[in-house]
Amino acid sequence: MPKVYGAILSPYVRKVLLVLEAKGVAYENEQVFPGALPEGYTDVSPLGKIPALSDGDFNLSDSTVINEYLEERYPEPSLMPTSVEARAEARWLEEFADTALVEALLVPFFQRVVAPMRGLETNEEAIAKAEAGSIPKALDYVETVVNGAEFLADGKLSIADIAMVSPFINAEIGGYKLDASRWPKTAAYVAFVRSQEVVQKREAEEKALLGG
Ligand SMILES: N[C@@H](CCC(=O)N[C@@H](CS)C(=O)NCC(=O)O)C(=O)O
Repeated sequence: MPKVYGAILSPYVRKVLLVLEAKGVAYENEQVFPGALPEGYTDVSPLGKIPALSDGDFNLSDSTVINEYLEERYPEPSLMPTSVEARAEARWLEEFADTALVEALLVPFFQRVVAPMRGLETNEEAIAKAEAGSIPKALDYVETVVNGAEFLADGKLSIADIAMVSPFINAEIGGYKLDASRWPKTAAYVAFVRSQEVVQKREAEEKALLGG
C-alpha cells in the first residue's frame, strides 16, 4: 500500500491525498512535519520536504512528480484532461498554483496557524502586505482562467482543479476571506470544487484535526 509522508494541512500533501482518494487507492499517511523530520527521512525525500511517497521499496518526493507517478500507476479514473493542449494547460495551472498561488495564499495560514504552533508571534503586517500585493495579483490571474462553477477541463475533476483549490483551503483556515464581489468567478469556482465529495471528505478530516 502506498505511504504518504507529510502533515495533512500542507497544500502539497493535500494534493497527493486528493489524487489517491479520487482514484480510490488505499494508502497510509505518516504525519511528518517540516522542522521535525524523522531520522532517515532524506532517504525518502532528498530535499527534506513534504510530501514524499513510498510504494513498496520505491521512494519519490515532490507533489507534482508523485501525482504524475500515481496517474501512471493507477490510471483510472484519469485526472488528466484528454487533449494535448488541455493537458499542457493543466500542468501549467498546477505549476502556477504550487508557486505564486501558494506563496500568496499561505501567508495568512503560516502567520496565524503555523507561526503560533512554532511559538512565534503572528505578523499581521506580513498578512496585510500579502492582502494588498501578492494575493490580489495571484487572484486577478485566477479570475482570468476559471469559468465559475465548473471544472477547468473536460467537465471533470483534474489535477489542475486539485492543485488550484488546495491553497484556498489553507487561506480560509488562516482566516482569509475571499472577496466574491472582486473575484466572482474565482469564488464560484473554489466553492464548486470544494463541494465535490472527495474534497469534502478530505476537509472533514482536516477539520477534525483542527478540533472543529
Ligand atoms: N515542490 C514541492 C514543495 C514542497 C514543500 O515546499 N513543502 C513544504 C511544506 S508545505 C516543506 O516541506 N517545507 C520545508 C522545507 O522547505 O524545508 C512539492 O510540490 O512537493
